[in-house]
Formats: sequence, C-alpha cells, structure tokens
Amino acid sequence: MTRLLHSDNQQCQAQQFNLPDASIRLWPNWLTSQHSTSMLLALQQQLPWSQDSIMMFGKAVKIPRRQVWMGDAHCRYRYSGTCFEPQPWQPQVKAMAEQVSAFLRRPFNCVLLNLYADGQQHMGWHADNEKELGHDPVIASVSLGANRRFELKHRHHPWQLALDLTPGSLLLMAEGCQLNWLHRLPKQTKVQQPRLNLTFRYIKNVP
Ligand SMILES: O=C(O)CCC(=O)C(=O)O
Ligand SMILES: [Mn+2]
Repeated sequence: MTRLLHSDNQQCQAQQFNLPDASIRLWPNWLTSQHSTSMLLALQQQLPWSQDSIMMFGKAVKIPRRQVWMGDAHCRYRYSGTCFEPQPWQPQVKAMAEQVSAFLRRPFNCVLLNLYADGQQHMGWHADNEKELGHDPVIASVSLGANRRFELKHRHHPWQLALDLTPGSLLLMAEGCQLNWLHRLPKQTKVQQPRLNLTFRYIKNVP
C-alpha cells in the first residue's frame, strides 16, 4: 500500500512556536514527497481554476493567483463583496480533508485552494475572519509544490514570524491566530515553480 502521510514516524514532529495571543503548529513533512507531487499534478490539471477579481477603489482588480472554493453544499463564502458557491468535493481533496480532520481532531468542511504560478504571485496581509467562519476560526493549511516563505505579524505589537512552507507541510493556525495576527504569502521573485496551497476551514450548517 502507498504510504500517504508521515504521521506515523519521526519525520512528522510538530514545530511549536511560542506566539503571544495565538496558537500555531507546523508539521514540515506531513505528506510524503511522492504524495505531495502526485497531488500537485492531479489538482493543477483537474480543478476549474479561476482568476477572480476583487473590488478596489470601485474598480475590479484581478487577484495575483488562481483559486477554487470547494466544500459541502451549504458552505457559501462571501469574499470582497462576491458570494462564492462551493465546487463539489474532488475525491483526493475530500480524502485529504478527512485526513487533516482526523490528524488534528478538528472538523473541516470546506477549503480554499490557491495556485501561485510562480514567485510573482502572492497574497497580501489579511486574516481569515469572514463572518461565516465564526468568532475565532481554526484553519489548517497544506502546501504542495514550490517552497515559499509565509509571514505573520501581530495586529497591535511589532511582533513578526516568518516560516518556510515546504511541500507536504501542514500548518495549523488555531485559536487567536485570526483574531490577533495577520498573515501573508509575500512575492519571491526568484521562485520559478508553481505552488498550490489548501486552507481547510469550517462553516456551520445553520438551518
Ligand atoms: O498560500 C498560503 O499559504 C496562504 C493562503 C491563505 O492565507 C488563504 O488562503 O487565506
Ligand atoms: Mn489566509
């Protein structure tokens, strides 16, 4: 049987960070490199990637990456004035959502997938604090493809942290992280390879 996760051996030690006001943990080798490479190729080819626009100063501006919003049918997501209906689960993404939930013992029922063609593509400072995600969202982030730097900064103090998000890594942004910190994926012009990131989230099904 192909082994998909390193969760049963030494390579899957968590890195802890003593961040004030937030709990985060990183497993740099959560997936095997074989699984991480095959996932990247399959998802790049199979998903309906779109380059969405956001409104800035009254104008539609294309975001510098491609995205897919996926999840359970009730998981509608409002982002920068637009409501996104979820794509149905792609089987490998669904399997990964279940593995992440089981590993972290947290529920996840939707995911934002981001595809960065190269180091020119990026994501600016933000927190994942949309109303649908509740008061203090817990986000799990899996990275595939190119190694990229990921930065966090406190909202009210001059505290910053930079991490390396290696292919196959799992980052848990838990309690406090979205309330008290911002994060971004900066440009890295020397990076020429694509990177794919999946941020698993949870939206309550309110009848
Ligand atoms: O690509 C990343 O690592 C960051 C993605 C992110 O912050 C998001 O999807 O909200
Ligand atoms: Mn985010």
